[in-house]
Amino acid sequence: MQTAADGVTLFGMPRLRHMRYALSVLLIVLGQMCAQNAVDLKPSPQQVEWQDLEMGAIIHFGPNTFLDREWGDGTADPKVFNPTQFDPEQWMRALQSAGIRYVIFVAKHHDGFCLWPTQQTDYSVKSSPWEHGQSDVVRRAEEAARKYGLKFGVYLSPWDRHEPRYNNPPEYDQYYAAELDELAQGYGELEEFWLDGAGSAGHVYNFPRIVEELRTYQPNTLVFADVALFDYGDIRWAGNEDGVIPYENWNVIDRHGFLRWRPVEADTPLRKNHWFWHPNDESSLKSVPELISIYEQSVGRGGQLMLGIAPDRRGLLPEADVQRLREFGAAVRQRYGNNLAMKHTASTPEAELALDGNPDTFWSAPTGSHHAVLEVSFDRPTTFDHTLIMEWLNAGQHVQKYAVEILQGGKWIAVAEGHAIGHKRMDSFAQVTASRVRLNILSSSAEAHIREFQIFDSKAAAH
Ligand code: FUL
Repeated sequence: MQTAADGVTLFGMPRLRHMRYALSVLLIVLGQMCAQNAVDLKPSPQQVEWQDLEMGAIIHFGPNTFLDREWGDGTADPKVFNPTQFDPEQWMRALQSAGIRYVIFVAKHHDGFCLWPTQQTDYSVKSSPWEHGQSDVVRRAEEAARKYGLKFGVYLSPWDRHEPRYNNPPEYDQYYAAELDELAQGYGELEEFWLDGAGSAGHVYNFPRIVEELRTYQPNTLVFADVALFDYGDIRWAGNEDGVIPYENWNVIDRHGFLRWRPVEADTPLRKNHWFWHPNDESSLKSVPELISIYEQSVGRGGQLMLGIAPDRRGLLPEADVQRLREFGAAVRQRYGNNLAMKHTASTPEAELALDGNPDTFWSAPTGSHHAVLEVSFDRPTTFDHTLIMEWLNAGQHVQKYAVEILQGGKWIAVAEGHAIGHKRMDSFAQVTASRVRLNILSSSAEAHIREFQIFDSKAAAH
């Protein structure tokens, strides 16, 4: 119905309706101009750098360690926290031996106990007998990590079962932001900030404000977020605590119609089901074959693996865990240490860039191409059973279908096939012998960029 306000008509439409029509056309045009397309999105420089780290560790240590608990209820007496041989350098050496490159230290778990002497509560190491309440676990862990060349980050549990202000969301937000401020300003550059929402169900937090607070002091920190807090995340959770990333793994993920580069991190404890240390639990240590399988299903699927480690009541990583980490690192180096592609006969200078064992150089398919081939020739038949491919992602994740093929009886035969490559792709297959092998990029959204195409033989490596 036309009203008085609609006034004069234009093209037969009342003026107000005309204006509404113009507005909606404008919105559609703007929408199309801003329309996002998964294949056009690129990572931030911080994400590129982080994806290269590949393996991290999350460290759980606190009153739970002394009380044989996984989830403290916030009533533990701070006096229970009293490690007798505290030595975070021992933890970091063990992590380094496994090839781990960054650590997330749990500065506060759900029990609310702060592992640094915060100004915001007395429920912290300040009230513990450890070093007469004068020391700081977060600081000591941070210094030890940096000494061994590991990047450092923290987990500050939003869920807090001790703090009375938790029941008053605005007051608790203030408290949480103040704790975060201390961590963001006092412990050097934070590589990653863990934002896990476990136990918080139904609680409302002002996360936009909290993340802004973090960004003010740590512009380069990447925020990890699980499904519930996904909107704030630069890094996404794999959706399980098994250390397994489902294949295919694409870096660009949609959330509420908003596409973003969100690389994935898969967390899993070194001891099955336990993030904190528990007595008589050595038998739950994951075996080397289990760890290798996890590694190949996380790093080998283009994501990050984050192993949970837990110091014991002495403040040391148990010897069995130290040894398992060392064995795991050795097994990875054995399985991926002898790259047969390095023994190829001369190829083109461009192809060399993917066959040189150096992930800082990369081969580019011809500009504008949507398929291409990267060939490796050996001067004698070569036996192998797994390959490793790395895509250069700075310009986006382009490869959408590929095959690893060998030349047999004049025909190219696929030994492995897939869609996503991403940061790293590991493929295993029955042992084959060939003099010519190729990475066949069957389809890519733009020209493919390959940092490495590596070839291995597990049987030879085992001898
Ligand atoms: C979970 C927590 O509830 C566990 O206790 C542990 O901290 C794990 C890494 O994240 O969500």
